[in-house]
Order: sequence, then C-alpha cells, then structure tokens
Amino acid sequence: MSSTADHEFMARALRLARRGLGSTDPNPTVGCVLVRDSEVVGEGWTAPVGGPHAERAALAAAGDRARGATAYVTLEPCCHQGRTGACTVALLEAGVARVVCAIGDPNPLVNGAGLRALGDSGVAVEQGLMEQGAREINKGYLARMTRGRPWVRSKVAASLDGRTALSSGQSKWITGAGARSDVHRWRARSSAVLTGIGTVLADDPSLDARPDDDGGFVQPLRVIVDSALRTPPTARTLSLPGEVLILTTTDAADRRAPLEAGGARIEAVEGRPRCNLEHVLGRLAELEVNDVWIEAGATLNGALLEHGLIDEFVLYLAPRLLGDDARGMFSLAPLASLADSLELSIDDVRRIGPDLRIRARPGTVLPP
Ligand code: AOF
Ligand code: ZN
Repeated sequence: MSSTADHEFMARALRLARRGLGSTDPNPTVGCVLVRDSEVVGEGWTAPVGGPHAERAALAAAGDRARGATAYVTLEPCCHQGRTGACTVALLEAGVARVVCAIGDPNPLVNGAGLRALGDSGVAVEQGLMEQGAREINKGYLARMTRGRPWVRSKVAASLDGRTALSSGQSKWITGAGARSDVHRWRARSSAVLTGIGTVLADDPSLDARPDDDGGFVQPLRVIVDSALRTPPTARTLSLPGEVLILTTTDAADRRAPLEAGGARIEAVEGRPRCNLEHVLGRLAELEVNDVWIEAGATLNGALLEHGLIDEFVLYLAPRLLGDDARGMFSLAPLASLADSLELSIDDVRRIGPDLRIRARPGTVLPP
C-alpha cells in the first residue's frame, strides 16, 4: 500500500521527468527523487543521450545520504550496460533500501529484470504508483518498444468550420500566434515531424522546431513522404539545421542525386505506387523515433487515418469560417452511414489566445 507521502514524492519525480521532454531522445525521460527520513536528499532527471540517467543524477546529488533512502523513479531502473552503466548497480552500491517505480521499462534488455535484480539483492521494490502519469510522459518510447511503431500525433490548424486552407491553397495564417508557438513546443518535444509531398510543393514549409523558450531540445528529424521523389532540391526545409529524411518508392537516381547533394537522406520503403504507411512508421521506429508529429494535408492525413495509424489528434480551431469551397482536414472514402464514422474521444480542450486546442483520440472511451 502506498502512502500519501509516496504519492507526493512520485508526483515530484514526474515533474522532474517532464523537464527532460524533447532532450533525451531516443531515451525515455525519467525523474528520480531520493528520500530519507521524509527528507528529499537528492533528485534528478535523465540527461541528453549518453549522459547520466535520472537515478545516477539523483545519487550524485545525494552522496552518502542515499544510504537507506527510498528512490522514487518514474520508470523501472535499467540493469544493462548501455551508453551508461546499469542504474540498478548504482542504486545497490549507494545502499538504497527501497525502490518505488511507476511503470516497468518495456525495453527487452530490462523488462522486469531491473526490479528483479534489486529485489534479489534485498531492496524492497514496488511498481505501479501513478502509472497513468508516467505513461503519458513517455507515450512515444512505450509505443516504440511495445508495438514497434512510434506514437503518432496529427496536428491540424483549421477554421471553426473545419477548413485548413482556401481552395487557392492560402492558409497563412488561420490560427493565431499563440497556437503557432504551441505547435513549435510540440515539434520540439517530438522525435520527428512528418509531412507529405503535397504540403512541401504547396507550402514549402520549414518544419523545424523554433520554440519560444529553448530549454534545450534535440531538433526533430524532418520526414517527407514522397513516393515519386518530387521534392524540389531548393525546398526550404533542406537548408535548415537538422536532418531531413525523404521516404520514397522510386530509385530514380537522377532525382536522388540533387536531393542528396542538398543534404537529404533518401530511403526506399515498400509500397506501389504510394509509400506503405505502416512501413514508413515501422522504419521510423527502427531509427529510434519515439513520437511523430504529423503536419500534413488532407490526403496523407486521410490515408493515415484510414489505416488506423493516428494515435492522437491535436486540432487548433480558429474562430473564423472559410466556407464549403475551402479545403478539409482528412480525405476519406465517402461514408454510407453515420454508423461508419470514426468516433473520437476528447481528452483536453484549451483556449490559446483566440483559438481552441482540442486533443482527442480515435475511439470512444467507455464510462467507468
Ligand atoms: C533508467 N533511467 O533515466 C532512463 C532509462 O544507452 P543508455 O545507457 O542511456 O540506456 C538507454 C536505455 O535505458 C533506454 O533504452 C531505456 O531502457 C533506459 N532508460 N533508464 O534507469 C533513465 N532514461
Ligand atoms: Zn538507467
């Protein structure tokens, strides 16, 4: 049974974990709080890849005071030698008496073995405290590890009548500055920003993350799904800092060469004539992409949706109307009946300046 104090310290560990969002890729971001005699003696969170894990950061802060302490960790401590040494070893060497973690680490190199190693050495271990909060922070990492596909968020900015651009293609700007800054925060905490060739040709987007407060983040990989390799070598996104990956189904060397010379990496994926989107996402998982932030037009968004590949929608709705002639969000095959429509469940609604931000997921959530 966990106590109120246990909850309080785990909540603190979760807050610490959030500080690492966007900077720990491809690692999960983890928080750790060390407590002895009801007093916090050390705390830490995951450093950028290659740096200390949360536990080692907290142990370094606590020094000798870690002996006999309880460690509150948002993810099961690792027990393998990766780029850094096993946290279980560090916790044991420091004499930590109890380890409470929120969720297990599904990495096949850990997957329960971390807690077992601690338990076998006489440390009291518990798992499951504030599980929900811990899952939320590392959705992408957990999705990649457990299903071999990243967590996919589709962002759409639209008018209140659900239109993303005029029929002429004009779309700058439908939403306000606040919503656009929010988008940059999301891009910064994502592993990859993905779009389709239609958007590249129509808008020549930058796709890089430019958050207002640059608290340290890894510039997301920019991915273009471009079956026929029509990306112009002069595309703006190619000239910006950070990596660009173009996924295609053609091996036309004459089109590859100028794009590669422009700094893009090009890879072929299965699918004819269009890239198979499951393979696109599977390939991104192989490249250790945890979270994908989609900013695409109605064609790619519709295809992703019809293949059941969108995990979450982040919709920005501006208080203006563009009318029926303007473009929609998702191109879908016509529905014969309302019963065939995709139902969403709304997780969160927030006002950002004059606009609304709705976070939703496919599927209805049954009442408890
Ligand atoms: C922890 N605490 O803060 C994190 C963990 O290559 P390395 O050494 O950085 O190890 C990466 C793996 O460690 C990662 O895939 C995941 O299993 C785990 N992440 N574990 O004990 C942490 N970030
Ligand atoms: Zn570790």
